[in-house]
Amino acid sequence: MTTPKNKVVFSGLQPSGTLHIGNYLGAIKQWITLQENNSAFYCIVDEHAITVPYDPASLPTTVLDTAALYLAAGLDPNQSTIFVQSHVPAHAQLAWLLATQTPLGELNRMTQFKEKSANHQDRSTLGLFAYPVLQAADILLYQTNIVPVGEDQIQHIELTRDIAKRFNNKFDAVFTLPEALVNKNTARIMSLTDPNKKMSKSDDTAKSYITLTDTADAIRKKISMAVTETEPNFSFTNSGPAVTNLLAIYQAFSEQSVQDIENQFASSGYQEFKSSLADLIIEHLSPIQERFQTIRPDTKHLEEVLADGAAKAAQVATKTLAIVHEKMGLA
Ligand code: ATP
Ligand code: LTN
Repeated sequence: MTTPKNKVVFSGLQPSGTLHIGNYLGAIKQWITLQENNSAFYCIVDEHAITVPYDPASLPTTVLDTAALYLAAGLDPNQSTIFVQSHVPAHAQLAWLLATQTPLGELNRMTQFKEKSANHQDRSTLGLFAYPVLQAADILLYQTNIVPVGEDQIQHIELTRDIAKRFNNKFDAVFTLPEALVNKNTARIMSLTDPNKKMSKSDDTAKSYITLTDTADAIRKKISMAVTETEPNFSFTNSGPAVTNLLAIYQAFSEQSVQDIENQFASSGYQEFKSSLADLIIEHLSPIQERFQTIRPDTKHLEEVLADGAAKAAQVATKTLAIVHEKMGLA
């Protein structure tokens, strides 16, 4: 994958519980690379997190945890604009304006809504249904070119493009059309307990995912209990879904070639492979965890980073919003 340069990059992540290695490998690892030569905006999307039942008392803590994890993982506030969605009112404002232009039929097709509303049944809300429109507003406010995400978000980026195209045709050419950037090797890290489901922090069983703050012990246990096919066979092309997923995790953390990994484990059993995999994950997560321990207690610093980020983001966002107001006749 060639890394884009001189583009506007935007992505977001919900402050809903702690981050897992799927979020890290599918999204954040790419964000870190992209911040170097692009104008990058990384948002903590708290207004998205409240579209399912949540605890208002712990949300501010989770927002700061997420910000601290962003920094500990390697996002640099001198290179990226790091901010909280609700601190920039233009997001919710543009979402309303775009909602008035978005056909219900398009939202009805969104698979994430179908999955999430199935989980929350009678508590499913208009906000959850309109979630992709808020996401479109997030992206379009910054005239974004590139949106680095995991595979589950591709449909939302396609919808964002459709919303932007329709607006540009109807009112005026205001919005840049964004593109999803997906790292195909890590776009969909699967659950450790069911390789047919994606790794998800909303999963009922914590054994199915490894969080960025899991202890070495917990990581070893979860990897040793991860499901596998019956016979060990470490091949990127011929293994079953469970082992293929573990190999993908191994490759993403080690950055070794497929061939090297296959050779390395050609005559290994599961125990040997799993213990190498656990070591590798622990080796990569421990520096992040150490930095997190230093960064997280300094609430004042985190709040300053987020306030600074919101001020920078607002400068760009309010300009786009003013143009949209004018074009829609609201000026
Ligand atoms: P959940 O983990 O609860 O399903 P989510 O998908 O709503 O959460 P977010 O925290 O909003 O997660 O996602 C942040 C980013 O992580 C998105 O770009 C998403 O595509 C990516 N992502 C989430 N799960 C995975 C996964 N299993 N593999 C790869 N990328 C993922
Ligand atoms: N829906 C996304 C989070 C998100 C996002 C965004 C991602 C909200 N706004 C804008 C990219 C760009 C998810 O991962 N669940």
